[in-house]
Order: sequence, then structure tokens, then C-alpha cells
Amino acid sequence: MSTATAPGPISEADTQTLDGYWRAANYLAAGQIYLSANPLLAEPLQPEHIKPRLLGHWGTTPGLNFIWAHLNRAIMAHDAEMMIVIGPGHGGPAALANTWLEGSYTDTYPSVRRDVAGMHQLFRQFSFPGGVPSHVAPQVPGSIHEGGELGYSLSHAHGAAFDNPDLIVACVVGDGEAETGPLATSWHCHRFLNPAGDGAVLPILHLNGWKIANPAVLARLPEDELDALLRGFGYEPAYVTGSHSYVPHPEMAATLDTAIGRIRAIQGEARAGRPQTGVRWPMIVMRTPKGWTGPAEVDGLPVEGTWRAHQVPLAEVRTNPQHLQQLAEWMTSYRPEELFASDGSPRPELLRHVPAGARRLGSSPHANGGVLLRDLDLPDFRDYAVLVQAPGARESEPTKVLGTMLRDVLRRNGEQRNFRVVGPDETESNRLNAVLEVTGKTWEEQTLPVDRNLAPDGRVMEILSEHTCQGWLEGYLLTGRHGWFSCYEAFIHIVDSMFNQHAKWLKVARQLPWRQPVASLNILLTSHVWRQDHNGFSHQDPGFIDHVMNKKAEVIRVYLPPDANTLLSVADHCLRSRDYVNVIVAGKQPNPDWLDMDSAILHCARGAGIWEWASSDGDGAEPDVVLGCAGDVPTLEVLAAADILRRELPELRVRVVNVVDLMRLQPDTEHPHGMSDAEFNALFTPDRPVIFAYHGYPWLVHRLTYRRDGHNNFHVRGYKEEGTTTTPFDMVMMNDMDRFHLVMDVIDRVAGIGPRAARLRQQMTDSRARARYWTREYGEDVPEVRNWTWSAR
Ligand SMILES: Cc1ncc(C[n+]2csc(CCOP(=O)(O)OP(=O)(O)O)c2C)c(N)n1
Repeated sequence: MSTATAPGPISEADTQTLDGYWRAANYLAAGQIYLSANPLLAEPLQPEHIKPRLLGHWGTTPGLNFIWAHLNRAIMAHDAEMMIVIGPGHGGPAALANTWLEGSYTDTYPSVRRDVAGMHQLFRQFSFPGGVPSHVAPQVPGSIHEGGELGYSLSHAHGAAFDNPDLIVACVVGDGEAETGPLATSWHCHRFLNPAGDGAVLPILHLNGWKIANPAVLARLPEDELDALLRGFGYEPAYVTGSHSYVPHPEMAATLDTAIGRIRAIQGEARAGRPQTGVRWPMIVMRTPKGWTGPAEVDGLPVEGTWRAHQVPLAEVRTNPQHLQQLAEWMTSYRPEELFASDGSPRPELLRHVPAGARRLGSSPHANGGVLLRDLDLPDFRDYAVLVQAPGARESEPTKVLGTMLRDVLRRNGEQRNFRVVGPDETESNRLNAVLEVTGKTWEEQTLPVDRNLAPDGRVMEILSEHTCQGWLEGYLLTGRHGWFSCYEAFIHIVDSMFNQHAKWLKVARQLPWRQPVASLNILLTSHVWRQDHNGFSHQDPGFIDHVMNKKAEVIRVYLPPDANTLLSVADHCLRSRDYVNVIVAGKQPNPDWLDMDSAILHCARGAGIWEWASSDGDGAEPDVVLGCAGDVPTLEVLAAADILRRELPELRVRVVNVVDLMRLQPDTEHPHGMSDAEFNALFTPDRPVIFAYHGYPWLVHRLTYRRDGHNNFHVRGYKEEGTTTTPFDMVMMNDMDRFHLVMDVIDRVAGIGPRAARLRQQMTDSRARARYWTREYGEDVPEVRNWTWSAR
């Protein structure tokens, strides 16, 4: 990395070159929104040259083009490695125009050549059926950031910068985007950026003044208030202001030079072993008109510099000759004949400040992280196995056991620096403490003697913002690294929408041959619904799984390991996988260990299977009833119910089926992990009652199995939105998923045993009443439940 002093002010010739490039990008952006033919305006513009449907966002685009032009110059002047994250990604035409101009688009899509035919294709495909989206999307080379849902630019940018010491991520933040919750909390991200080992993020707050129809808050703050706000966030803001009549090329160039110089100075000190406290990273506040250089007025109303420029400034170009005339004037105002040769290629002098090869923003290998991805050096997960001499003979805390494995993942990959653990201040609460034996929690601010486990280069990242955790990890994964997110189950809903966007990204990226697979997004949900002993109702929500299920089967995996060894096996699998979102739900409380490691591996490979040792249908005959379970607490209750049935109704043939991979329940036509009907019938039978205890909302199991022959016989127990601060067993009783209720369900559904089991049924009702009474009287679960162990071994 060069540490040369900042170059001097740019020359008039440089200003002209940058301006030409900018005009070319603006021309190409307007062309994408409007033209389906006549790209170079070689003939007078006619209505038939105009797209039938005008779709796109002009307002933010010229500002983005201006930034891109100047980043190019800065990359060359400073020999810098940069990436761009575009918060207002609805300005897709900008990213497409710039990548086409610099050649990275054609490198990625050779059919879109840098000539008039290619320009025609570039224009035509934009926001056109069968073409490319109007937002910055996976299809856009150089991007890791979907431009649809606003708010994630800064967290993505920081995720990209972690452990990339030579990278500077320029991050454009829209002033509207800045009003979102996720973005608002992201101003803290730089507090977790280590100047010694990480790269840098250069936020460029784009104050173009407006959102869709309203002013943007930050654009209307008095200047001193905005300055105080940004300084309060720990930044050193620099201001660049343009207007209808002034294009601030010299100011932008100088400001970028200063910012990069400052970044390198901060990093230089830290890397020389002189870390500073209270580091102020630079940022740029760029105030330019919305729809800059577009029509000033349309139909007598102001457009440039107002909210009216947000999307398509001239809406009736095909039908209104006045609009058509204005479009022609607007596009020719860029003087295309000066910008493009007659064959449509950009004139070489325009590209004087455009970097070459992988230094182009559209060609950054970081933005196609799969090409940089290295496998994790994983320990043998079997080394962390808990000893299981007999099912249920001992207990362990599954996430605590997992923590020992994650600790060694961190240790073994410490040198490659490509694995991080993120979470909203819950790593210890979620009992993954062992990771802190080998690394600290990232912290760049002051410390107090009472603090524990904080370190400037810690690899465990905690901030009380699920949005930021998710954004960091997405940015980290999409730039070719690996990670692990652990979160309370109920609060993962905070990132429902971010998960959506990431899943959409993966779905599209998988269809693009040039995008290499990236490491999966691994989400461990713990402190789950059934064991919120001291937090209660607010913390009880297993619905993330339902949400996840809506996304494309090819990218979604959901695992419910019932004990510690199955959790280890699942975690190993997830850490090796690519291009998925893996959701793992596992408890942190002491839980019986059911399977030894060999059995756990086999069970996880099957995804769902009969637990012979817990079943009493081993005589070759069909079972009378199947007890299904998915999740650690449901498994415990099912086994306890099987235990009661075995003792009280020994002639009843009971089969216990545990499901660890929830997707196995789906038909094989719906999900790659799905079972064929034959497999499903073999496991659950086509006609016997199935009492299924499920970790989450019961309707999901119905949704997954509704096409199966035996679906009418499925009776699912799960969380019915009944909860409070109470004992573990009272929780399952409140939702009728307790062992006693499951036995009652069996009695009620197995034909012919009703009369024989009448007494047992009554006993179960009494047991529930006694258990309820006990909690109210003594504040804990009744001893027969608390001390229950699997006895049928
Ligand atoms: C989370 C979210 N809410 C709402 C929208 C709808 N939306 C699209 S663009 C926009 C205004 C964006 O303003 P700004 O970030 O300032 O971008 P610019 O003005 O540069 O277009 C809104 C509200 C969205 N895309 N994402």
C-alpha cells in the first residue's frame, strides 16, 4: 500500500476529463431510462425510440455518477484498492452506466459491447421484461449490496472492510436512507473498525435533499447541527457542495485526496504500533441537487433540485411532443458527440482517470467474494462430542458444547483472518463463552478496569443492533469470508426483512455463472421460546422459521438438533456449506444427551429417522401410533410421553421419529432435502395417527406435510402463543405440548384403546393439574418432571 502524500489540486485538463466522463455517465443513465432505439441520437428523436414503460430513478443517479467519476480518479492517484457500496441503489442506471464506461460490464457480459450495439443493448435491457432490474442488484458487477430496501449500506460496507486491511469501501448513504433505523445505528460501525487489521469505510452522505415526495431530515438541519451530529458520531466531516450552475470537481477531488490521506495516516499509526484513541475517521457530506443536470422545469413546475426528480422527470415522452423535445434537449446537453466515437465507444481521453483491471470498481474481486473464498480450517467436530453411554443418561448445555468447537474454529483460522462471530451482546448469554478463550470482543473505544474480554482486534463482534450484526455478517460473507450469528430466537425477527433481501440476493446470484458461491449465512437461534425462564412472553416467538420457509427452497435450510452431539454435526455441516441461509435452533439450557456421536452423525445425515431405542414397534408390525418430534424441548416431551406409554400401556406399539432437518418433511418435489412419499410413508405410515411435537407454531408442520397420504392423521402440538414468566414445564403445559397432554392425544386418537386407557387419561389430567399447582405453590416444576430421566434403556 502506497503512503505517498496526497496529490495536489487537479488541473483544468483533469477537471474537463472528469466532467466529460460524468456527462457520459449521465447520458448513459438517461438513455437507459428512456431509449429503446437510437442510442447515440444519430437521428432526430421520435416517439418510437422511446420505451413504452418508463421505469427507473433519475434523481439520485447524477450524484452517484459524480461520485463514481471521482472515486476512479482517487483510485489511480492514490494507487488505492476501493469498492463501492451504493445505499440509494435504486439509482441502478448509475452503476450500469459506470461499469459499462469502465469496461467491467462488458468483461462480465461480453454481449453488451462498448460500441453502439452494446449501448443499444445496455439501454434496452434496463428495467425491461427479461432484462436487468432498475436497482443495483446481484446482476451488477462490483456490487455486494441490493439496492431495493434502504438502510443497510453502512453495515454492509463495514462487513466488507473487516479483515481487508488494504481496502477502502466508499459507501454512499442516501439522506432518505439515513432516516431508517438500520442506517441510523450504523453510524456506530466505525467504532468497531480496527485501523491496524481492517480496511476503511469512507461514508459519503448524499444530501440531495429529498426522498420520494418529502424533504430528507438531514438535508434540512442547520449546517452547524448536522456537523455537530456527525462529529458526535465520531466522524470528521468534509463538505462538497454543487448546484445547478456549479459542478464542484476540484472540491470533490481535493476532499477525496484529504480523506484517503487521513485514512492512511490513521492506519499508518496503528500499523506502526502507535494506535490512537478517539480516532476520527473522515467522511464526506455531498450536497447536490436531486436530478442534477436533468430538466429544470417540466410543465411549468420545478423538477431539478426537487422531489419531482426522484423517478422519471419527463413522464409522457411518447405522447407529449413537448416532453419529447425536452428529452432530446436534455440528452444533447451532454454533448454526446464529444463523448462517444461514431462507433459508440467512449472516447479514450474520457477514460484517462479510469483505473484498469481489478482496480475498476465494477471488477473488484471483493464484490464477487466467492473468488476470494478460502475454506475454513475446521477441527474434527467429533473431538467435541459429549460422551453418551446410554440415551439421556447425562445432560449438557448444547450451545456451550458448540462454543468449544467455535473456539477452535476461531483459533485455527486466526491467521487466515476469515471467520468472525457476531451477535447482539449475547455470546456469553447464549453460552458460547469458550470462544472468548482465544479472542476478545472487538472494542476500539475506552475501556475500564471492570470490562472483560474486550480487544481492539477481537473476532467476536457484539453490538446491540441485530440489524448491524446481520449487515456486518452479510458484508463479510459476500466479500468471501465466513461467520456465525447467534441471536435470541424471538429477536431475530428484527432482521426478517434483511434476511429476505439476502435470501433474494443468493437466489439471483446462484443463477449468475460469474458469481462464485459464498459461505452460507449461519444463524444460530438460541435462548429459545421454551426456555425463557426469566424473560417471559416478550421473549417467546419461534416464528422466524415460518418466515424463512417462504423463501426459495434452494437457499433455505432449517435444523432443529435435539441435543449437543447433533448440534455439533449440524454446525460442522453448515460451516462447510455455500450459498445457503442455515437456521439452527438449539437450546442453551441443560438438556439430555440422547445420541452418541456416531448415532448423531447418522441421524443428521438422514435428517429424520426412527429412534429405535425409544420405540416399541420393533416387532415388525406397523406401529399403533407415531410420536414425531422436532426441537430439543419437544423431543424431551415426546420421549417422556413414550416412557409413560411404555409403562402404562405396554401393548401399544409406539414409534418415535425425530426430525433434525425440518425440510425433510417437504415433498422431494418442493425441496432438495424433501422426502419422497415412499420414504415419508415408511417413516410416519400412511394411515396411523401421528402426534407431532414441534418447536414452533404447529401450523408449519401442517403446511410442510399437507400433501402427504397420512396428513389427515397428523396432530401437531407446538407453540400456540401462550407464555409468561414461568417454569419450563408450565410453558409446555400452557401450550398443550407436555408429556401428559401428548399421552392424552395418543389415547384420543388410537382407535380401540380408549376404554382401556380411560384411567390413564384421567391420570394425565390429574398430573397436569398437580404440575400446575406445584408451580404455583413452590415456584418450580414438580419433582417427577424435574427429575425425570429416560428409563426404558
Ligand atoms: C426500507 C425502505 N423503505 C422505503 C423504500 C421506498 N423508497 C424508495 S426510494 C425512497 C427515497 C430514498 O431517498 P434517498 O435515500 O435520499 O435516496 P435518493 O434521494 O438519493 O433517491 C424510498 C422511501 C425503500 N426502498 N426502502
